[in-house]
Amino acid sequence: MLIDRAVIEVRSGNGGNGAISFLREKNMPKGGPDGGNGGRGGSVFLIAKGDVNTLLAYRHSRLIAADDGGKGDKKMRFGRSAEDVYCDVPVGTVVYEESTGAFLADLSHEGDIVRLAKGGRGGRGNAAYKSSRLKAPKIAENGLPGERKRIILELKLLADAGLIGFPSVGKSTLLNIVSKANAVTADYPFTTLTPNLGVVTLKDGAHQFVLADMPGLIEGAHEGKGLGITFLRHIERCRVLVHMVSMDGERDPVSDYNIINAELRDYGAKLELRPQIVVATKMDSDGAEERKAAFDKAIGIESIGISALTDEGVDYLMKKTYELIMKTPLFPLKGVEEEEAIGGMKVYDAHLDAKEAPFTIARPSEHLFVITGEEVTKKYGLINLSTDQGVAQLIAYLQRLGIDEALKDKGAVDGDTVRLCDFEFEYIE
Ligand SMILES: Nc1nc2c(ncn2[C@@H]2O[C@H](COP(=O)(O)OP(=O)(O)OP(=O)(O)O)[C@@H](O)[C@H]2O)c(=O)[nH]1
Ligand SMILES: [Mg+2]
Repeated sequence: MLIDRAVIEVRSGNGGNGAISFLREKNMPKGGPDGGNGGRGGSVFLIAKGDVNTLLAYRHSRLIAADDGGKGDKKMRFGRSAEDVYCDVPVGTVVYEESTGAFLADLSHEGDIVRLAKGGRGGRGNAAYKSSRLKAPKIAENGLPGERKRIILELKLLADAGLIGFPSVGKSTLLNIVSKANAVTADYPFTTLTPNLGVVTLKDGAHQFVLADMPGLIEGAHEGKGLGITFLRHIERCRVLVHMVSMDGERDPVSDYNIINAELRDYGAKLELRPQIVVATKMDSDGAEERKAAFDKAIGIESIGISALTDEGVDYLMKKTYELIMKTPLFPLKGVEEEEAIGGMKVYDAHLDAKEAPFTIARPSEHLFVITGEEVTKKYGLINLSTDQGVAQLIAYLQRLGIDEALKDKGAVDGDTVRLCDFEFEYIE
């Protein structure tokens, strides 16, 4: 079975803490600060690889973690930086963050990379704080924490053309005769549960394209009927749709044709605008010619008649499909404008978009103010509060941010409690 979706948890490493230490040697009883910096935590990346075909590897290894950076030490010893972790995924993997559903990356070319979780920076040791003003700094930074996220990986097949239609119209049978695919075919509906891919080589031997058969669609598919929409997202990847309608007389071709088009429209990714080739299948059946004539007239399009039994029309259909692919541009994914790839490789950074205000203030009760915000909590994590200098450093930072003003605007009065993470202080006007 083709695994096409996986949820993983990624964790980048914490940065190592910086050290507070002073050189103490016999001949130098008052040596300077010599606490080294902490090392960087490892980051977690995904990279698209052409020789990986499924997301199977992620089905069971749900947690991907990079190591923490080492702690700084005395005598200026820096902590070791942890190695980054690179995970191989198939080309065509689309990456989302689970909690927000935010799109992170579309790894559609070999070598495309996305950083999912950034390793924490190592904290500075006290040696790094030495200055002419501060000869014996007793401050060091803690390393920044790593990140933890749950990530959805979805593999969208990359096909140039997709065969769509009601169950049993002959989609898989066609794929098998035009390519080396070995798709299962049978005379019952929903034989195909996940798409199959085949490479079609035209009769001239020089031109090729990738063709996918899709599971059968029925009325209400976009609401989950039949096999539902799980595979409609594969159709999003097809530049051209080959819409197959059976002329064997078991069902009404016109109504089937309209139902499928309505499903494409209701899916909401503008699939109805995708160029279509309409194909009348099973032309070897009794009465197929007459049905095709009536069908073409009703829909106002001349369909291409084929038979998998006699091979009628098959080469011609493949040629027409190829021609249409050649003049059709790639489509962006649902809700996502695909950026132009530069030099064939895209590098995403899940962090660049997250620019928000450094802090916000909530007032859960009359005399309590709570400060939150990614930037301010990050900075808080960096400061080593076990020393007075650390506390002074934090207060100076909050003042620089304008928290005093903001508290005043919110109506804080003398003696109110202000909380930031696990640190509380009194508001003084
Ligand atoms: N007479 C005739 N039968 C065909 C033709 N093409 C396919 N069939 C038969 O139709 C049945 C369904 O074919 P499939 O290729 O499995 O159909 P499908 O569209 O892939 O069906 P699902 O996977 O269920 O959506 C099989 O029994 C095929 O042998 C054809 O051109 N002529
Ligand atoms: Mg099939």
